[in-house]
Amino acid sequence: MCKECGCGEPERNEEIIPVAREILEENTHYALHNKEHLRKHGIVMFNLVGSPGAGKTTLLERTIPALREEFKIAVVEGDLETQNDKERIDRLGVPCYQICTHGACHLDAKMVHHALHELNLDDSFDIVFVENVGNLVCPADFPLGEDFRVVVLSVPEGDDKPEKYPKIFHGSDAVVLTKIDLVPHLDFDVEKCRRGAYQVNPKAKFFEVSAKTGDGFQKYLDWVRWAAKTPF
Ligand SMILES: Nc1nc2c(ncn2[C@@H]2O[C@H](COP(=O)(O)OP(=O)(O)OP(=O)(O)O)[C@@H](O)[C@H]2O)c(=O)[nH]1
Ligand SMILES: [Mg+2]
Repeated sequence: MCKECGCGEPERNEEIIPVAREILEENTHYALHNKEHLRKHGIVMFNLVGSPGAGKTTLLERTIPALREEFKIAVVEGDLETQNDKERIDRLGVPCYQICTHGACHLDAKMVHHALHELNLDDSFDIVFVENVGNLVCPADFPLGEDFRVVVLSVPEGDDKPEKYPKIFHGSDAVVLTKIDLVPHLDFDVEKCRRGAYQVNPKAKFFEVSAKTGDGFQKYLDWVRWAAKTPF
């Protein structure tokens, strides 16, 4: 019972926090299991996080054709509903499993565990790209067992996002600023955004790309190549 106003709601410490802790502990258990599973098969997993429409699938549509000769790639797509993103990835001819969360605002490690089994890792993949549900908040609390977390941020979202949503940037390995072709049309200060990202997380790489013009992709692809070959 809430002591502040006696409204009958449970106090945070009474019920809500233990339930949340249980959920996070279960996630940690599956994330570690996923990591072990991936290690055993020599696979590197990337978790792409970012707001709805930031350009995550478009980034994959650029990345996969550029790397498919060098690496055997599979994709896990996460959305609340629809197979739309899976259909886009299917057109590239790489295996893809779509998770529909039916309302949940993030993927969790158990969902990804199931997806990895559906993809059949014995098929000797080198890279699994996971596209998380579009959300700049909740995926930060649910590691999936990935080796690298990539925040995909787009110019129309505004240059202050690293400062306003630090948690997701804090645990990331790279920030990919997409839609830089739109900079001339919007009040977006690339340097301010880069500084904000650096202040939150000095270790994260910062890339600027445009899927429309292809600008900046080479540097990002070189980083993905490097990351995929990192020995663990
Ligand atoms: N101008 C411009 N548009 C882009 C760029 N990248 C993506 N888009 C457009 O942005 C829209 C959203 O792109 P998606 O790749 O579907 O975004 P997403 O992050 O996968 O979206 P959800 O999966 O729904 O969260 C599409 O209309 C893309 O064509 C870019 O670099 N420049
Ligand atoms: Mg998408």
